[in-house]
Amino acid sequence: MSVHYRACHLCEAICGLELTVEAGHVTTIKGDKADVLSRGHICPKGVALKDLHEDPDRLRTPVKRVGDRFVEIGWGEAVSTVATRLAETAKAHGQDAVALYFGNPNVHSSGLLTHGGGLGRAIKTRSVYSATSVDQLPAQLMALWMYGHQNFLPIPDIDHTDLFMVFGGNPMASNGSLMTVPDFPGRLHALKARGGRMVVVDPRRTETAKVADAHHFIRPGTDALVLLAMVNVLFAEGLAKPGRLADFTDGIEAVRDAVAPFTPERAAAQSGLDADIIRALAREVAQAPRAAVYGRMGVSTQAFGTLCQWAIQLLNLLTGNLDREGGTLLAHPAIEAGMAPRGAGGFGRWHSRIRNLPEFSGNLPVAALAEEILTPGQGQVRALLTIAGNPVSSTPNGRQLDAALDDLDFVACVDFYVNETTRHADIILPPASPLERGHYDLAFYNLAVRNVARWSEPLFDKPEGARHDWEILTALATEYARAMGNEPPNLLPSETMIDFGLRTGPYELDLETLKASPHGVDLGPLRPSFPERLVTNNGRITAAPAGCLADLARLAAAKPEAGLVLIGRRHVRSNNSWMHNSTRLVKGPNRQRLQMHPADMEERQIRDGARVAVSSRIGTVEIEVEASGDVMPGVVCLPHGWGQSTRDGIQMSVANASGGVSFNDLSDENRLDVASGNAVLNGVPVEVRALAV
Ligand SMILES: Nc1nc2c(c(=O)[nH]1)N[C@H]1C(S)=C(S)[C@@H](COP(=O)(O)OP(=O)(O)OC[C@H]3O[C@@H](n4cnc5c(=O)[nH]c(N)nc54)[C@H](O)[C@@H]3O)O[C@H]1N2
Ligand SMILES: Nc1nc2c(c(=O)[nH]1)N[C@H]1C(S)=C(S)[C@@H](COP(=O)(O)OP(=O)(O)OC[C@H]3O[C@@H](n4cnc5c(=O)[nH]c(N)nc54)[C@H](O)[C@@H]3O)O[C@H]1N2
Ligand code: SF4
Ligand SMILES: [Mo]
Repeated sequence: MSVHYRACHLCEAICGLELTVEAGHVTTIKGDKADVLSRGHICPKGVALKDLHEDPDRLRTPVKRVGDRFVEIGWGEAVSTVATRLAETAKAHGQDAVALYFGNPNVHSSGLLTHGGGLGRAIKTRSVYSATSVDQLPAQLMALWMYGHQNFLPIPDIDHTDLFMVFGGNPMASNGSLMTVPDFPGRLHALKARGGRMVVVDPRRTETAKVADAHHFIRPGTDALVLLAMVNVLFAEGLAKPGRLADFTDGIEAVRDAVAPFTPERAAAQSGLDADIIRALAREVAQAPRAAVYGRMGVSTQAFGTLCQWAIQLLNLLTGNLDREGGTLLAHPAIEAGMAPRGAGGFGRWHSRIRNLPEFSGNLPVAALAEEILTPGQGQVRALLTIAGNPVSSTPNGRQLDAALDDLDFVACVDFYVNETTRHADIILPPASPLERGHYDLAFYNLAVRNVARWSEPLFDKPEGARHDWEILTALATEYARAMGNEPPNLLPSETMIDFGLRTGPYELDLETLKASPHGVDLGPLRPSFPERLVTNNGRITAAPAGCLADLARLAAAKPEAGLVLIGRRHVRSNNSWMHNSTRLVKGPNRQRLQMHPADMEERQIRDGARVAVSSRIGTVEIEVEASGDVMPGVVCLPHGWGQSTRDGIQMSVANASGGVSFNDLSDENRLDVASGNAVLNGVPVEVRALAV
């Protein structure tokens, strides 16, 4: 028997795990009590890493489509076919005819992070899409606009704050996001034990709301009005006191003028929150000794996501909580790759062909992918390479994308499952198991509530012939460049790049040191770094970015949705659209149900447990309803990442049916946070009616 320590890569909490191996098999998985960041925390998904590794449905060999079957082929044929077909497309129709889609697990794999850029540089297309535009785009845009860098996301200092105020996040289920906070329950307990409070604003009484000191319902999509009204209150009541931040912040007067029309009374009318409560929330932030206002998916993937993220930054800034202990601060990771000035990012440097939507950091909004495939003309997308993603399931109007993929000349996917998207592939290139690779959390140390560094050794050797993600990307980049007659890129092994990053980083660490510290190296609590670290043009904070000011007219003119609106729901036993082959995760009561308030059900004569039809502009799905007083009246709630789309054909290797439906068969690709191009996945107008039995 041997004992191993490694970071779980399934969510942003990056828990340190202790795994025992006997005769080549994982026998136990527990939280590593000695881990410097997670201190023994684990959730059910961490244990399911064993299921992922052993899953017979996980592809281990490249496959190619023959009719409606996939047949195994060798790596040589697989890579050269993909490279040649993509290059043929680029030669015949132009470079932008080849599209790339990077899914969420890219940020959970150091090999994909070290090599994704190299692949992108080899393929040189502007048709790049990713999960960013169905997720955290507004938060990163605000980091770019206010602090000069897309990755300068101030992290709530939960271990030292007195007030943690959460808008549209559910860390008790998600284990935290844009905030790497393993053992959220333990840290919350400590916060309360030192007299601190957590306040949650959410249309559902979530798992997090249930352990909060206060929870307020809010009508989905109206947070920008509430948050800007809170900023308004700070000025109106003389509570705007940025302290030292004022010395290096521009535009505070402009903010005051801009928020003047957004009063608590105006916000109350649409949000369902009393004006007095809005005032009280603002005062609480201003008066707490130290406070951190935080907003996540719920206030990102909505019609005014950019304004929400702006107002959240302003609340922390204007109360002096930005860049101070117990407030919100930038992390100091050991590898600053993601924070180096050259990675600052950009916005609107080019636009999508059909809807003229802005690029962010080299990516176009994924809500535009289907139309870019379906609309003929110069620049039309003709081939697609996806890397660790499932856009049919995870992006708005998945049905349209599902159909559009059939229109392409060629589809290739780097993935180890046949899912709603990869089943369209001509070729699937599966990486080795995550337990067979080394790992360093290049992304999440940028977001962690404490500075740490940790290297995970592979638990197993990869089988003969298997390839890691970074090896697949290297081979594709090399062969594609050759096929185009270009110089192949010189890409070093992933581990070498990480070692180099550590050596040249601020702590001058190296891989060997980390290998000798399997529980991680502690690099201390979050600490202030402004103004030194600001990389805006003038080295000062931009409190009133032009893009935010310009979007206020849209907010002022917005008409509230009158009827039912649909929001999402994450569960601790599910992971976006995958991990559904793990019986230990999916077992238990059916969670694929539409939650609805009893008053809304009565009005429509719907019985608890009945089957209902849920309709939006995009389509209709049928699902069982569950009466719940946890959702506010006027709101219905459905998990995302489930359900096969309507198409027949190739059998998937991920059991996604389970009676569920796909949320994104309802979400609308035309509903965007126009300021950023981010998709609206929360607050989708729907109708619900009982189905005759
Ligand atoms: N309605 C609605 N839609 C949503 C959301 C929502 O809340 N509501 N959430 C959005 C969010 S936050 C996100 S991040 C996106 C996610 O959207 P996507 O990233 O498009 O989808 P995932 O479900 O994460 O798909 C991950 C795929 O990567 C594969 N994979 C896993 N690990 C690896 C690996 O190491 N290497 C490779 N090559 N492949 C791997 C899996 O097999 C799976 O097929 O969905 C978004 N869509
Ligand atoms: N178990 C599990 N963990 C996960 C994932 C998973 O699929 N499963 N996915 C991971 C990923 S990719 C991400 S990005 C993170 C997301 O992490 P979180 O953002 O913490 O997770 P969500 O559950 O999407 O939380 C969004 C919350 O916003 C609320 N909400 C919806 N609409 C509105 C609104 O208009 N206003 C307000 N104020 N609230 C609203 C919802 O009710 C929900 O409680 O989770 C990560 N962790
Ligand atoms: S919370 Fe669960 S899924 Fe997330 S890193 Fe920890 S063990 Fe893994
Ligand atoms: Mo996400």
